[in-house]
This record gives sequence, C-alpha cells and structure tokens, in this order.
Amino acid sequence: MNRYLNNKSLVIAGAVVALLSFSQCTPKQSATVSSAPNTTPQADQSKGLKDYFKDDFLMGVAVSSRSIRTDSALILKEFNSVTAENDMKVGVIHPAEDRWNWKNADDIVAFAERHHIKIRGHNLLWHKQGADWMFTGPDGKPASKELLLKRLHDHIFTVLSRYKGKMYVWDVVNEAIEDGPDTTMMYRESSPWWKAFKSPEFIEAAFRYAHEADPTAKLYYNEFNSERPDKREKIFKLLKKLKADKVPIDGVGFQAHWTVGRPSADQIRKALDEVISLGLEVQFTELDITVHTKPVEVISGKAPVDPGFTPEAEAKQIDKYKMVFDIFRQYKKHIKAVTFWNVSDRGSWLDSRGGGSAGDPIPSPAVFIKAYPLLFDVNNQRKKAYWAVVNK
Ligand code: 9MR
Repeated sequence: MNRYLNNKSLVIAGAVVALLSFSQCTPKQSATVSSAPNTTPQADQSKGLKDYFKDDFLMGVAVSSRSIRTDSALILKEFNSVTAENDMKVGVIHPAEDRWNWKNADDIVAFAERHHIKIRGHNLLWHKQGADWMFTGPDGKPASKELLLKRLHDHIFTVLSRYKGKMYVWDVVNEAIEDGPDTTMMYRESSPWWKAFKSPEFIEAAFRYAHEADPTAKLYYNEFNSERPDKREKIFKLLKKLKADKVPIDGVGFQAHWTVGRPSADQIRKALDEVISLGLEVQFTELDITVHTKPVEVISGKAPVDPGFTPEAEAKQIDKYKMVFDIFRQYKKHIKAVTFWNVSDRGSWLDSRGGGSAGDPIPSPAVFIKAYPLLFDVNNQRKKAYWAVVNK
C-alpha cells in the first residue's frame, strides 16, 4: 500500500514538475515540450544508474566544486565515478610556475572520498586551458624543449604526488590528433605543444612521467570524434605507435560528444574493435547526445530560432541512447566506465555553442540554444531516455 502511495505521489510530483517547467518556458519551447511525466511508476526508485550497471561498468559524471554541493543528491544517487570538468586542468590548477589553485580540485577529491566514489583525473596535457607560462623561457623567448619537458615533468609529478592512489585513471593527453578529415594531417599542429616539438615526443613524455609519478593509476589517451572513420584511422596510428614505443598507456577515452544523428552503431563498434585489438581498455569519458544535429543557423538581423525539446527530438534521443547503451553492454568486458559530461539538462557546456557538438563550428556571435543532451531534465528529473537506458 505504502509502495503504491509512494509511486502515485511520484507520478503526481512528476506531473507538477512537468507543468512548472512548461509554464517557465519561452512560448516557442512551451509549445514543444513533452507533457509526459519523467518518472516510470514501475521502476525501482531506490536504484540509480550505478546500481543498474553495477555488473557492467562504473557510471560517472563531470562535476565542479559548485555542482558537488548543488547537485549532490542526484550525484550520490546515480553515480560512482566523478571527473572534474575543469578544476584539474593545467591552466586552472597551475596558472603560474609558482602558483597552484588546489582548493576546487581538493574539494572534489574530498567529496568523492567521503562518499566512496572513484575519481578520474582530467587532464595533464591539452592544447586548451593550458598554462601559457610554460611556453615562455626566463629570457622572454619561447621555452626550449628541455625546459618544456622539465616543466611538464614537474607539473605531472606535483599533481600526481598530491593525489597519489586517489585517482583510478588519468587522462594524460587530450585531443592531440587533428580533427579535420585530411588523414595526412595527423597531429594537431596548431597546438603550442606541437609547435614547440614538431613531433609526438611530448605525448610519450607525458605518459612516462605520469607512470613514474603514480604507477597505480591507469593512463589514458582521450579524444573526441574518435568514431569518424578518417579520425579513427589517425588515432589508431598514434595508439599503435605508442604501443610499439612501449609507452605506458592503458586505455583510450572516447569522449562521446554525440548528436541524435551521429555516430552510427557500426562506426562505434569499429572504433571499439580497433582499440581493443591493441590490448587497451576503454572508457566513454564525456558522454552527451545533443538533440540538434548541427548548431543552429545564425542569419544576420534575425533572432535564432530555438527548436526546443520537441517530441520528435526526444524520440530520436531515446533511440540513440538506447542504441549506444546496447553497444556498451555488448562490450562491457572492455569498458571500465561511462561518464556523462555535466549533471543534467539544466546546464550543459553545449548550450552556449548553438546546441551543436564537439568539433562543430561555434556560431559567432555566440548563440544560446539548449542542447538537452543528458539523462536528467532541467529539473534534475530522470528523462524517458533514462528509462530506455536502464531497462534492457
Ligand atoms: O566542459 C568544459 C567547459 O566548461 C570548458 O569551458 C571547456 C574549455 O574548452 O572545456 C570543457 O570540457 C572539455 C573537456 O575538458 C575535453 N573535451 C572537450 C570538453 C568540451 O569542450
């Protein structure tokens, strides 16, 4: 009886939430938001994603020092792994040679430890959100390779020593492959790291330093658009080279910034098969599936049209999420974790990019179009896509 009452009140609560969000939307959005409640009465409300997938892989989420406070109930109920969305990146944590911003990163680590949640380290070398000071020598000229390697070494040793044994994985190098379709353009040559080295030496060095600093952490190469055949080919080449050079790499992070339109199941499987053939493990490290297939078009002088979370978009997103989790389950032996990039549709990094995904052109001037890419809605409630994912 009690159970019936609980479920019934949840349905009513869901309907109230849906009504409230309906009334808060802009007219364009309100006309298209699905009025169906987000909760499924038959579901076991005591379980979260981490419980549904406990025999398969860890379920993770990108957090900030703010979201571990504001969204802690949802995080603790649903997830058993966290990644700092920004707070451990080189430029954020180490903004000057002699200055370290540990506070936010420490808070996230303490939160995770307190609640027995695992922590992915993100990241140790990236062309973005890096530390500009690393690239300038004491004489004001570009730093030499030797100085850059020393700084990279010292950075990695300081961070990994502080968090030794606390991170189960580090994204050591992020996005070093050129995103464009030309397969002869292998590396991201616009990166300050490439410009300084003109070879992948810095990539190998970062892995070796990380392994020395914390031999217990698994070390990953992390990349986006990894399933697109031309980029997949380039990533595979890099991975083969790292393995041949005996670089201590354990796994590959597929960022999985996807849309309802891409990638196809076949593309995901092929990319997974290649990585696995090299004896590497896999994580999906930054999963989100925007409901837009491309960023919204900006026509000068006209306000951009936000299509909103239409029933059609919702249906496509449900299908896509179901498809990708079916694949994840099939490959569970090799997949160690699936991490969502942001907590809920209330705030996604994609919203300020015109609703498009990673690698898509960002509309200029910036356009705010909600991407609705996650399993929880703007009120932190489970979406229908959530149930499609957990109900096999
Ligand atoms: O989500 C992050 C966003 O808040 C930052 O502004 C952005 C800076 O480029 O980085 C985002 O996270 C990125 C991640 O660290 C690496 N893969 C791509 C993610 C989205 O850009």
